Amino acid sequence: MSTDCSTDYDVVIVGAGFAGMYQLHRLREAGFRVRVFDAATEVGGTWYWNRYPGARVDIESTHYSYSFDEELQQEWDWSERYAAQPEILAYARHVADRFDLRRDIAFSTRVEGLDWDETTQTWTVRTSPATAQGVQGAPGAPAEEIPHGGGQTWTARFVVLATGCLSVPQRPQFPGMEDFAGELCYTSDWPHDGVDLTGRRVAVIGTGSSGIQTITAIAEQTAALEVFQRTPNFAIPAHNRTLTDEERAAVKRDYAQIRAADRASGLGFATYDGTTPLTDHSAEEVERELDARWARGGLGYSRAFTDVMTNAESNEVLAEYAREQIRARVDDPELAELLSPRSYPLASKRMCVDTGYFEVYNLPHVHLHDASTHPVERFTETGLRAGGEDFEVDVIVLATGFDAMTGAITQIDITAGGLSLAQKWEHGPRTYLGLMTAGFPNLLTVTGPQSPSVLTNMLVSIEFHVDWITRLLTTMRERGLTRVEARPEAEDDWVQVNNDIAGASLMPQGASWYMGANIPGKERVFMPFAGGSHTYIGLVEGFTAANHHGFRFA
Ligand code: N01
Repeated sequence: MSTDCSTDYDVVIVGAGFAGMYQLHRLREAGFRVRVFDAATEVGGTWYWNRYPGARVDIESTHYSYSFDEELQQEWDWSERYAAQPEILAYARHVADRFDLRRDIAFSTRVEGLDWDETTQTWTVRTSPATAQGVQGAPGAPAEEIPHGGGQTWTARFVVLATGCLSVPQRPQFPGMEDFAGELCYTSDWPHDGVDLTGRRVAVIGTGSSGIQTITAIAEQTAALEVFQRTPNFAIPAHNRTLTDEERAAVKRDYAQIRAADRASGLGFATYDGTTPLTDHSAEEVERELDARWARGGLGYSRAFTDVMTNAESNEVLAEYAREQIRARVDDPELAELLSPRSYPLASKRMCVDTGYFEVYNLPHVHLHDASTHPVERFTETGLRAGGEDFEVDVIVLATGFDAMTGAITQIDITAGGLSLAQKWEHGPRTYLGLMTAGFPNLLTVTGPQSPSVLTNMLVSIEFHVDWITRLLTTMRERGLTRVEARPEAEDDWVQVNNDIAGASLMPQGASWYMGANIPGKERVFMPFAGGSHTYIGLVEGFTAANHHGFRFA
């Protein structure tokens, strides 16, 4: 049952990815009038856009999936340990069908602005029609074929930003880009019809997770592959494989325990965290532990000991072990050295999970170029120039990352009481619990900055925030409250807590997108809460039980 007919909607949700979909389901179930806007033509968020060859999740799919509905988790079968993008998008579509979500989602609609009206205590939501082509530059279904809610304004009591952490691509501008006569593709909005790279000469700029997966997937089919690497990355093997019926049945039987363990863990998925510092162990014990973790594969590698992210020498032991694996996999020792990260602590930049990445450089037609010493200078009509050398290629792939964590929020023109959110966050995000920002009442963020978000299994963080927001709005309705705001002093403390926790670790030492270091001019602030998912959940539940400490209601 709805509470308020003076607005178009009780709640507007921005984004129809995994966060927005679940938020819609929960709020609708609780009787709120809800509308979701998304610029894409379909649900799925990041898994809608990132269709590049080899795109695949880096957290096991039996963990990277919704836990909120027992029937859903029992009926869905993951084919592989780490599902590929088409399967994850199919899962998102299945969820949308199963819970009849699409009827409350306006696709092809971009939220341009949000303005808070203190008199009416409502948000005005400004939207515009978004052709898929015009949103992120990706081709897709033409806008006129799709019902949308663009070019209009709407009012809502609450707005939930479910805009994702890695959804605004960073597009470096190289001189001469317009001169390039070949095909230019971004991994972040890969053409929906695919790109045939068979027998073509391809350049890839960027060697983060997207670049590494793309390079591995396309190497064999290209005639020549020129990779421009500015910073090498640590990559842990995925050991991806098809799941057997027995494995799937065992997971389904144990889902309750698996989900509980995920929620009780630091990363939001079971990583079998070590309980002692590396310094307590002999070299043989350390090697045995790292061998076992390497054989298991995945991001749990860095959780072997408790001091990996606080003690530079312990971190270096894990880093050197990972470099040794590169040397074992790459035939040319000089290439192996160029592929070996040395300029930042392991895991202070997001580690990658790979399937045969380093071996690609043993192929004679794959060439690695050091873009730190020989940067890409310009594009030309026939390719690009780097370090004074011209490279002729048919296709250039940009795998150059995202304006992470804040980009998708600050690109919306959000104002309240004469204050703009983008201005407020000019020197870094300021939030209370990553859920609200002072001065912007009734505006909630799912996996916002200063919450664990990207340092965790996103599905666990999403479900926690969505459930918390649903509880908050339901409680407010029961108590006849219509306005909630973060207290400025609570926000100041939370920002300090975040800085203190990150500062006590090695995390800020990497020039990472966690720090905003990949975006020219962006303030360098460590943006996610680095104290672990379980700690964060405990803190939020504690403040909530303490009469919603840090929030002000009216
Ligand atoms: O982006 P990135 P991504 N000239 O920022 C380089 C998630 N994800 O899309 O490191 C030359 O990591 C840049 O160099 P540097 C995951 O959380 C997950 O790959 O800044 N190079 C870097 O090498 C991941 O961490 C999955 O020196 C330039 C690359 O481009 C996050 O998304 C898959 C440049 C960007 O790497 C982002 O990953 C994909 C320039 N001007 C993504 N500008 C999985 O689940 C940038 N670079 C597996």
